[in-house]
Amino acid sequence: KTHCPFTRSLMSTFHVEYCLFPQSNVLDQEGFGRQKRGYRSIDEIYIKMTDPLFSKQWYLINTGQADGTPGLDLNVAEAWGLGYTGRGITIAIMDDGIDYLHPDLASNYNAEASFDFSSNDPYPYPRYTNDWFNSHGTRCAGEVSAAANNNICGVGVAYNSKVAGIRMLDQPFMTDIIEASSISHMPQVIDIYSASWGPTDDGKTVDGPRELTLQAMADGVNKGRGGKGSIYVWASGDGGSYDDCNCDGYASSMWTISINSAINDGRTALYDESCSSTLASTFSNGRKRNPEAGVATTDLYGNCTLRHSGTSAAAPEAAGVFALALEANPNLTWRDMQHLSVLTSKRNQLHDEVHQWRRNGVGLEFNHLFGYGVLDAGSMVKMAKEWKTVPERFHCVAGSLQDVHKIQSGGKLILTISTDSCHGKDNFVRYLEHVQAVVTVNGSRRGDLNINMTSPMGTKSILLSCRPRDDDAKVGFDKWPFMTTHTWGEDPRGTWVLEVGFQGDEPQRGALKEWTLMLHGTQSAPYIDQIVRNYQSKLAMSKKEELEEELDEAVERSLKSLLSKN
Ligand SMILES: *[C@@H]1O[C@H](CO)[C@@H](O)[C@H](O)[C@H]1NC(C)=O
Ligand SMILES: *[C@@H]1O[C@H](CO)[C@@H](O)[C@H](O)[C@H]1NC(C)=O
Ligand SMILES: *[C@@H]1O[C@H](CO)[C@@H](O)[C@H](O)[C@H]1NC(C)=O
Ligand SMILES: *[C@@H]1O[C@H](CO)[C@@H](O)[C@H](O)[C@H]1NC(C)=O
Ligand SMILES: [Ca+2]
Ligand SMILES: [Ca+2]
Ligand SMILES: [Ca+2]
Repeated sequence: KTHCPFTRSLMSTFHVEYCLFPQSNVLDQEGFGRQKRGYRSIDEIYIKMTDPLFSKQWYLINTGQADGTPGLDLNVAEAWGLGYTGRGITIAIMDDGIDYLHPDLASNYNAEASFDFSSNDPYPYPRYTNDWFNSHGTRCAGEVSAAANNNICGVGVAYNSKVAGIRMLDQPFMTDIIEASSISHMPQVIDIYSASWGPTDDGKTVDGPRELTLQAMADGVNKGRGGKGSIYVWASGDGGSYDDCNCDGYASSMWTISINSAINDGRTALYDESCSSTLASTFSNGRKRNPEAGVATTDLYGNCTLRHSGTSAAAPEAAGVFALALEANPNLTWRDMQHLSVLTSKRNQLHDEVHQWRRNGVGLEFNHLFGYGVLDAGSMVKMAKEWKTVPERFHCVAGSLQDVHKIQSGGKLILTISTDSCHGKDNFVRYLEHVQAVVTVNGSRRGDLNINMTSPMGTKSILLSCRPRDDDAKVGFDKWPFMTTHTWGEDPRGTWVLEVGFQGDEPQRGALKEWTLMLHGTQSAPYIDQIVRNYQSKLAMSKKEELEEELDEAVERSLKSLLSKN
């Protein structure tokens, strides 16, 4: 097994910002029916804060600051209005340290849950450098837990939550032990772990957690938080269109919630990577020159900044939203949090010029880059409050092809697995959560390989896109678990299709040696039944346009009526 050098890169290099096409054409392209949900008039928002940067935090309440799109935000105002501010919840920032003396962080700092694995002491204070290189963790911490109404900097998404610092990025090399120790630090005290780092985003690395870290993650979701499971939030990566986050084993893990970013007018950021394992999105900077289009938060040595950036800035926002949901319902398991993200994230006014928004077999709307859309704190806490823990999870190996199949240039290899999803056995999976395709494949140029998988209900997941910088001709993918969240809620029984091909006209050779299909999910999930029934009755109606417009509301209505019965 060959790996690139064991380094972890921060996901917030400050990217060159420029416009690919004229701004604010987003509104013209989206139907009004989709806008109204995200849109609130400024008069409706009665949140008063004394913090000087609060009005610059468009990701909290977007009134159109920095040429943004009003209503395109995390909808925290609604969650705060219902009384949820993260009280009693601890979020750990696994990063380069936290300036815990910062006046906007000190009162929310959880010293007991903090540790410094880079220098093995209890004080995760950032190491000084002239260029403030180690400001990353402090900036992430402020997004989650900066105090409110204290006249300092801005306000955290969960401004009454506690934040712990786990310093673990600031040593010459990463080790499996440091990662594993960080991820498993005080799992009964820390509720949510936020990670804004991963394998190098050079577009040619295929890497993921090693043995100890994998074990630590598995232990975390099984035993953390009294058995309800640690919540791991992961930045999906900053490799842009040259990289694919399914080649990053941290982001693509089933045990992490991987978060991408939208900019303040709903477009993708140029550093965004796309992949089928991303669950949802929050907000960050990009494309715009306006410095106020960045993420306002705390900075080193008591300072504030308007310029936090990258998917680094997106992951902590999600950690903050999850803290609000956990306060609303501390019983939520790590899987409940993923279900809630799938069900309440919104397309809002997100716009991806490359990949269409599509609906999966049970009518859930998703996008290859944004996942199920942008997190909506208001919807999430309301649903969390009434939520019943999802049924037990089962795992079914649907099939495994182990013969060598050649991949021809110009053509493509098409394989199928027909499955009853372990029907009749104890581990029958009827309602999907995650699906993994464990693939061993090589090629004369790994970066030109692309792989799609289509479910029996007709949902195509792009498991691997081309990576133009990846020249590997030896290693390929060795039992690599590509993951998709796009078939969430579907019935997996039937025929799955895998398509493998090479991009471009260059002559290529390659061989697929294994495809193992792993299904994960439940035997019963009442809310999915409800959605499907609604979807099918709507499908019966002849007018397709009408269907598209009403579908979102139908899903929401059926959820509401279901929840009110519980
Ligand atoms: C950071 O804060 C210190 C102390 O308030 C101040 O002297 C310094 O100018 C600030 N630095 C930046 C880059 O804003
Ligand atoms: C959490 O679970 C406990 C014990 O099952 C139950 O009494 C309580 O009502 C639950 N809380 C919420 C908010 O669902
Ligand atoms: C891929 O694997 C096959 C079967 O093991 C082998 O014959 C072939 O040489 C490999 N191709 C490349 C490009 O490494
Ligand atoms: C996979 O899907 C993408 C997007 O629809 C398409 O461009 C590509 O050609 C497909 N690749 C294969 C091997 O089917
Ligand atoms: Ca220290
Ligand atoms: Ca403040
Ligand atoms: Ca990456």
